[in-house]
Amino acid sequence: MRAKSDKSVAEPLRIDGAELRIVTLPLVTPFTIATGTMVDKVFPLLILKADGLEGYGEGVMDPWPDYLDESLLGSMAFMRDVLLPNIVGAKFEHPSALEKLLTPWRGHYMAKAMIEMAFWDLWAKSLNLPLKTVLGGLKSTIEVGVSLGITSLEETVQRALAHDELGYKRIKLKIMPGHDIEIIKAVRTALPQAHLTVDANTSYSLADTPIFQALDAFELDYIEQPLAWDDIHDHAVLQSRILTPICLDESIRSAADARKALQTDAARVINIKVGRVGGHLEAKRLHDVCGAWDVPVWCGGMLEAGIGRAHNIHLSTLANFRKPGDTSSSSRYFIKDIVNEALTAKNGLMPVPEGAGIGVTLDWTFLETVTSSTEIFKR
Ligand code: OSB
Ligand code: MG
Repeated sequence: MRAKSDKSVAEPLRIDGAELRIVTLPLVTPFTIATGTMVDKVFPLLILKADGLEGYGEGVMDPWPDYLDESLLGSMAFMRDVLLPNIVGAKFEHPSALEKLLTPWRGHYMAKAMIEMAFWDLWAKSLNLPLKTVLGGLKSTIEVGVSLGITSLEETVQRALAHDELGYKRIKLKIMPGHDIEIIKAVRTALPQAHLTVDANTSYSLADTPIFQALDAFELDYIEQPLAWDDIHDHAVLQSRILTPICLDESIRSAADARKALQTDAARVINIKVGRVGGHLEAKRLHDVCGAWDVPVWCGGMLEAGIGRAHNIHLSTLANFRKPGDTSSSSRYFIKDIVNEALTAKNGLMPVPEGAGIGVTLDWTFLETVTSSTEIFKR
């Protein structure tokens, strides 16, 4: 990377080119949640180029729209035909200038986020500052927990114990109908003091209220996204019937959604994922709205590889990220990651990568072997 130039602060960045790849990494173990099982992590990687610098963004859309209503297929077309042709060749003063170009389009949060994240990285590098600094974060390590996929009761207990032993600050268990109370009871018995949470990934309805009332006995920190992905109202009804705080993930797509959820007491904790809300700027607004209500947030994950993971870590340095996030060690998911730097948590603390921008670099040789397509944009 070049040294800080005196013109970088004064002149807007012109995007000279972009590279859009599709990357596939095998997972160390299959990851099962209420909506299905993931064996490989397939994701788009975006490289934006300006002034001899490169900015990196990683998309979190799954091949099929099973987490939210966005898929890899649909977003690739939207990025290739609509977003990138308007961005490559254009100049942007600040990430908010880029955002102006993205907001007119409905939806496509993950596609917008990937581009916006790559620009933040590029822009921070042009100022020779870490991403956390331009976002306004101060921490040099962040607290992290783990998210444990659905397996047998015995294996879940054993994995929960092993991660508690490693010092992770919170254990999150994935649940779904038929795989809930018994598992939670077993893990709570094995770990009476641990911070435990559950994530239902939208798999229940209000008819299941008695199950959630029964969960009040296990002193969970919160119950993540029990009801429908596009619902806020029913979560308010459920929250009025139980003591354990509800945490929303899927149903919060913006700071405005968060305000509605907080005003109606539909959530008492919020999970922020940059991809789900369309970028770092909206993630910051959401973070601030929750802060104003004295409601803690934490940074969720989507089994990201190193680029997405680094973005999550920098974002998590903001002050109201007051609960452990999901950005655990990369080696839990991948034998080999696409970045050169190891992103490893020790005693539940993940260090923030140092250096300009996101602070991690691509292992180009390895990346080449796991890339299935590359599209080049120039102007
Ligand atoms: O709901 O938080 C979720 C993974 C894929 C899709 C949805 C979710 C998750 C996780 C994994 O919980 C978190 C991680 O990246 O470790
Ligand atoms: Mg979740």
